[in-house]
Amino acid sequence: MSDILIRQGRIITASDDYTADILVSGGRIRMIGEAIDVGADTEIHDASGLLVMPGGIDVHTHLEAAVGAANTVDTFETGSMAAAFGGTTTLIDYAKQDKGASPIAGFADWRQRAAGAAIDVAAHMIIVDFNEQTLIDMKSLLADEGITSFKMFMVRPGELLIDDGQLLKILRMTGDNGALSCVHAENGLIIDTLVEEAVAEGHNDPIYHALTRPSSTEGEATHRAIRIAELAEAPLYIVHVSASEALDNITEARDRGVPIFAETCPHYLFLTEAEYDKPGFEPAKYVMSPPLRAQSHQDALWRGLASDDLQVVSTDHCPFCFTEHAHGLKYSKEVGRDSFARIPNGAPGVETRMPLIFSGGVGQGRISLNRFVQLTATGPAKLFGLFPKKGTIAVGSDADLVLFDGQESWTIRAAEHHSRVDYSLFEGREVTGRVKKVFLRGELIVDGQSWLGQKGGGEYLPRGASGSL
Ligand code: DUC
Ligand code: ZN
Ligand code: ZN
Repeated sequence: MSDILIRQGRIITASDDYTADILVSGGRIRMIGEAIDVGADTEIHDASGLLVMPGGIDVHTHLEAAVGAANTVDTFETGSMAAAFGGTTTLIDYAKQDKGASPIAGFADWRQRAAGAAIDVAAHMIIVDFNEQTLIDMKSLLADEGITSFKMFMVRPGELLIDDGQLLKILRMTGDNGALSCVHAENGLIIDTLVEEAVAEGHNDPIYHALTRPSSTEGEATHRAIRIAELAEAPLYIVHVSASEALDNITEARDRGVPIFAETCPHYLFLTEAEYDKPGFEPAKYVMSPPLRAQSHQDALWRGLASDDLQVVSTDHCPFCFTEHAHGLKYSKEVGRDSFARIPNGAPGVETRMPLIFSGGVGQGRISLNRFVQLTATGPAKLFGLFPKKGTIAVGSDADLVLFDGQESWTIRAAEHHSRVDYSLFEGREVTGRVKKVFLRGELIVDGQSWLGQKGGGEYLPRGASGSL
């Protein structure tokens, strides 16, 4: 691999903003300087007029994953390629324990599938079956595989739910061992009761997915999870926050100095529950958990990003096609055509996170350029044990770099995406800010609309301690 010089880009990190040259050698950043002299064998990329930012880190994806009766449609190859075109060079994807099985087996299975990734990948482990052996196996994953974060669901009793007592024990273990517990915080027992009632009353339409998951159920579960984490004296990370009641609880705890961290996702920042009023089965595209909320929640989330009550923007990329024609029934929302209760929960987004947040965040004056980098790369890297290898532009860090045109306007179209999914939540939306080139450890993998990366070109990332910023 020849050395690379990225010349005269405007370098943006979570704290800096200056114009300089970056010399890359052996996949890492070797030197940053005003005007670096190089030999004729160095490959030069002119970045004048462009922003140079650390490759994005998306800490919430579900690739090649079984979710209930359906499977997500992106493989590690296609999902990681889509991520790269969106300026993301690292994914932390969800591996999952199966009922009655060890999480160690779940990781082995994930690792095989993840071998196809074209960008770097790490894993969180979803725990769904808890006993004393589970805790021992989690410690093995921590020590042997560098899995330093675990996700627990407070929903879907009998299938996914970890009860409050189990959550307490897991939090104690993660807190004592430099790991971070992540929770899906909604009250599953209340939601299941509301779903049962709606089904009994003959309601089938997708809008009932949202009507049976009111924001108060997210607020309540978030409050409970925070109190359990306080009891365990452990840091806690709340995934996919959508509701202002949840954010209020996070803010209140953080103001008291409790180490609570949280993410939100682009769909909660740009879309509202109005999408569920669309005709026919169309609203199924927006069936994800938690569901889209009213405008007031969206406003609160933007405030939370600016005030650091939310520290990460991830995508929860959990893609199912809208129609079964694209890749088959098993990969589509059509599984739930007859009842909202069976529509696979999840939506795509891995390819549009960076341009959307740049456009709606920096472009609309809601967050600064530095905050953009903090939310999409540096914060995720620090919280999840990847910093400073990932998440910044510094001497010694991996040369995961995005050359980004902050002025170019373009329109989001699913037909132009690289994901296998057949729709975008943001179809037809004009955004300003476009990825021009992406380097993964010094390799040019995206050049305009050209794909230069390769299946299996990503590396598995064992992680260090998680749970502090
Ligand atoms: N939670 C997720 O984080 N992703 C998809 C579905 C869900 O319930
Ligand atoms: Zn979840
Ligand atoms: Zn998810």
